[in-house]
Order: sequence, then C-alpha cells, then structure tokens
Amino acid sequence: MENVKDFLKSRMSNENFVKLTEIKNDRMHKFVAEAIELCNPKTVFVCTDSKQDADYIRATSIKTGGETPLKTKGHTYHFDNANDQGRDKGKTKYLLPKGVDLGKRIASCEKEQGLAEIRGFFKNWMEGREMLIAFFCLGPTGSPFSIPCVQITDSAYVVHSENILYRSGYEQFKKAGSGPNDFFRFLHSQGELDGAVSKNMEDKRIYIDLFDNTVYSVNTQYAGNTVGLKKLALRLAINKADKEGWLAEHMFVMGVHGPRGRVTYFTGAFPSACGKTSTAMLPEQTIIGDDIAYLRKIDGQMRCVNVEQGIFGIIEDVKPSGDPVIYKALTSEGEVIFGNVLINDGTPYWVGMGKDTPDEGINFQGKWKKGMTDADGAVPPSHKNARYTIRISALANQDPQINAPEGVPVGAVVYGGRDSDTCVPVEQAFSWAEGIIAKGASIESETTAATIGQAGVRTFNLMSNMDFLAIPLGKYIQNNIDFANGVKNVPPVFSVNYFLKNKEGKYLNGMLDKKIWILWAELRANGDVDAIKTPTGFIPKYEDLAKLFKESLGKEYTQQNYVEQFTIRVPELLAKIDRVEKVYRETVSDTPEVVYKTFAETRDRLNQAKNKFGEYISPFDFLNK
Ligand code: OXD
Ligand code: MN
Repeated sequence: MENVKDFLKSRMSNENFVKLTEIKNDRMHKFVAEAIELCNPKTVFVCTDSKQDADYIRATSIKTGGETPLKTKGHTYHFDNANDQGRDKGKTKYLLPKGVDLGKRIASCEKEQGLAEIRGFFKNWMEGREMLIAFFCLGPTGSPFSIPCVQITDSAYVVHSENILYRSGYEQFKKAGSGPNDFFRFLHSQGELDGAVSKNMEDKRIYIDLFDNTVYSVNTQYAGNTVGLKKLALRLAINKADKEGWLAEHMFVMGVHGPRGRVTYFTGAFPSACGKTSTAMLPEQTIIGDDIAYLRKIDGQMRCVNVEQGIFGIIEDVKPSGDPVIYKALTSEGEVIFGNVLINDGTPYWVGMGKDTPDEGINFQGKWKKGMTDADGAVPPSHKNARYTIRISALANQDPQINAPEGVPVGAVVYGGRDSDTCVPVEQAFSWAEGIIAKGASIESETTAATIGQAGVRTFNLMSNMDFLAIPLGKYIQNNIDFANGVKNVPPVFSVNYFLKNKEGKYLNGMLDKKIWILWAELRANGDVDAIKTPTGFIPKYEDLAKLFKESLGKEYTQQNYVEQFTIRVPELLAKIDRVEKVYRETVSDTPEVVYKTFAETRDRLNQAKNKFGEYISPFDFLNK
C-alpha cells in the first residue's frame, strides 16, 4: 500500500473517513487500512462515542440477525453455534517468534506460520459485508490504568456487547493526538454464516500476537472468543503488566460494608462459574466489577479498577431469592442481551430462574421441546453457559467509586475455587507471599461449562488466571509476590470455598452463606476479630460467625455446623499439596524456590498437627491446645 490515507479514502465514505482521520494516529490508520485490504469489506463504519453511532450498531445487529428483540423494551437475544458455547481453549494460541517459549502449560504456535494461517481465514471474508471499527478504553478513561483499544469486526453483536461492557474510547484517542503507539488491536470475523450463526467450527481460531498487541479471532461468535476487550485483552494486559510492574487479574472488585459505615474494597479471583459474580453481587454490598481488575501501586498503596463497566454473566440459577439485584435488572426495561437462553413468545427463560420454563421454544440448537435428547443426553432449555450482558449502572448496587480514575484501595484479596472435599469455607493466609502461593497459586477447581470440555474435572488454575497467562508461570507468581514490595499496608489474603460437601456428598453451606465469609474477612482485615491458627492459616472463631449469621442472615449457626465446615481435613490437604507440587515440578520450569519451600512448610505443619490431633481436626482442638 503506497499511501495509507489515500487507500483509506478510496475504501470509505467521506463521513467515515473523516471520523477515522480525526484520530491523528498513524499506527491506527495503518491497522485499519491493512484490515480493509485483507478482509475486503463492502463498506466501513466508524463508531464514535455518540449515542447515534451506538444506536446504529444495535440496529445493525438486529437487522443482520445477530440479535432479535424481545418483548421487554431494550432486551434482545443472541444465539451462538451449538459448538461455540464457551471459550475454546483448544483453538486459542499465542503466536510466538522462533526462540520464545512460554513453558509447557501455555499453548502457542510459530508466529509466521500462525499469521499466514489466520490471514488465510480472513482473506476477503468481509466481501459484501460492513466492517465495523470501534474504539474503547480498558479501565476508566483518563486514568493511570487506561489502555486504549480498537476493535474491528464484521459482527454488530460484538460491538454492541462492547458498547455495554466497556467505556467508549473514541474521544480519548482523538485527544491523544498522534499517540499512543501500543494500543490493543482486535480483528474479528464471524466467517461463513448459517443464518446468522458462525458455521465453520473446525476453522475457528483465536491467535494472540503479544509482540504486536494484536488478537485475531475468526469463525466464532461466542463473546469469550470474540469480544476483544474481555479475555483476549486480559492476555495482552498480563504481558504489558509484566513489563511495567503492575498486575492484570481475573478478579472482581467490590465494596464490602463493615460496621459503622466502613467500606473495605476486596478483589477476588475465582475460576469461571465458581461464585465470582454472585460474591461481587452480595446483598447490601456494592459492586465495582465482576471479572477483570488491574492493580497498580500508587503512592505506596495497592489500588485497583474494574477494567469493564458491564457484566457478561452466567444466567443459570439467577433467581429472585439468590441474586435479587441481577434478577430485577434482567426483568426490567433497559439494554440487555440474552445469550443462548430459551425463547418462547418473545420472553427469555433459563434453567434455575425460580419459575417453570415452558415446554417448548427456540434455543441455541434450534427448535426445542421438553424431553428432547441428543448424543450427550437431554438437551437443556437454556445452555449451561447461557449469559446476559448488562451495564453495571443498570444495577441498584453499583459502587459510587466505579469510575474513579485512581481506582480504589485494595483492602483484601480473596481466592476462590470449586472444591468439594478439601479447603474450609474461609481462611486467612499467614502473609501476602504465603497467600499468593498457598491460596492463589494452588487453586484447583472442578471445571465448569464456561469452557468447552468435560465439566467437574479437578483442574489446576493458579490465581484463576491460568487460561489467560501470557508469561511463564513462575514469573507470574514472582510478580504477584513482589507486588507487595514498597506497599505501606499490605492487604490480607484469604481463600474461600463455597462448594465444600460432607462425606455423603451434601453441600455444607447455603447459597447466601458466602456473605458471612466475606463479612468475617472484612472484620479481620480491619483487626476487629481474633482468629484460630491452623496449619493452613487463620480461621474464624465460632462465636464471631454465630453473631454474623444471626445479625446478617437471621440464621442460627450451630457448633455442629461450624465443626463440620471448619474441620481441618489433613489427608485431603496433604494430597492437594502433592498434586499441585507435581504440576509445578513437572510442567513449570521457572517455579520460584519459595513456592516449594512454602509447600514443604505447610506439609510439616499438617503432619505435626496430625501427630498431635489425628487426621480430621476440629477447630476447637486448636483452641484448646
Ligand atoms: C467469563 C469467563 O466469561 O471467565 O468471565 O469465562
Ligand atoms: Mn471470567
């Protein structure tokens, strides 16, 4: 291409050319021009921050069948291919130049080969279609956390989702003049369509070029694979954060409301579908974000922001009794996209919504009838990973600091997982580093429907960020440990487990009990309660929990409940350390020595306790010792 501007002018309407070139960034013009040359669209639409452009995107998504309006004003639904219902880890790879290695656990392919392959999939794929170009900002705009981004796609559903989920960034780009050079770039095409749904699942590819801050995704529509700013940007951000000394985490951010009006901000990393959103949404607390946080040190304080402004949440089991705030927003007028739910008579239904679903309708695989089966057994009315997309501002519990440019102070960090037989419901780590290693870097979770593959398999998932890591694992752990250096008040680290069962396989906790663990952690973070020291950390005292259960849930909490839930299960805990250590020894060549040292120390403490008290130790034994 001889002259980028001339080329752009020849391929765009004057109105759109002017909109694009009001941004004076040559790198941006080149990215757009190359995408046009490769994909060969019929027309190009440049989306500014105006309401008019946002309305055009939503209307286009409806016109092209990417979304269909529902009865309630502002609501639409979208379907993905039956084989495109989750993040596709098998088709997601880093493009790495020869000689670069991210270790065994991170999927990659040779850059030139991968680029050639993916370019082949994009070649002329937008012929006859409109290319959409949209600008966003990760994190609040005009903040030390902001990362400007551009999304190019032929899917109005993708841009519409991003308009809900992210802060718009066109004006920010304009203001930045000729910079920045290192903004994130996302190129996506739905590929061939069957109706309005991506068809060629075999040719689905999600390739990430860390060295060019660019992600390519093709032949897919599921938002986790296509909405560039979500999990694709997280990968680029982890790489950028490593170079610049901050953290990009798979974490919620919430305001936990303690006594006398005190608010302590928590960040929490949980694997997908393990209670992360419902924790961030706990009654009487306030939400900043439910999925991705950036953490920076500012004036000796750890501070964080929500990268997003909306929620792409799992809808299964969202019902008035468990998630009243979301349920209300999902059943009120306002902009919501429902994904892969059951539709009957212009109304969305989902499994576990607290009322009966109709006997027929349409869902992600076409017409649906009660009793329908396929090769995998019963076809559910809504997919297990069916979703809703909504702005946090539509929720009654939005925290007032959500857009604060300097973010909020991190008052505590929580790591969660789906673990039926090992960890107690809540426990505080001995220190920041011990928490990073024994809580965050040791997360194992039973897999869920958020990714394609078998659910319920216990899987190693350090910091719940495993799927998105873009740097070697050992380096990532070390960065997390070092992040506390120079911080004046280092926040405490906790683990929580909402999924503990007894020997008979019965859950030991109710859905709302998570509120108690979080409120206890808030008291602990502020030095308001004592705790019991166990070999794996500090656990609550019975009387503090009983008081919280009574005051906050109006529930009687018996000593028997407490003992069942907080018994230290030595054989299971030792087995977990063995499993996790094996992962590090066999697959992570750069594991910091302190990780093994921490495992050895925990093992010793567990063995000593076993010699003294036996294999299953009541919390009262530690008190009476
Ligand atoms: C998500 C995920 O959608 O982690 O948040 O899959
Ligand atoms: Mn997530």
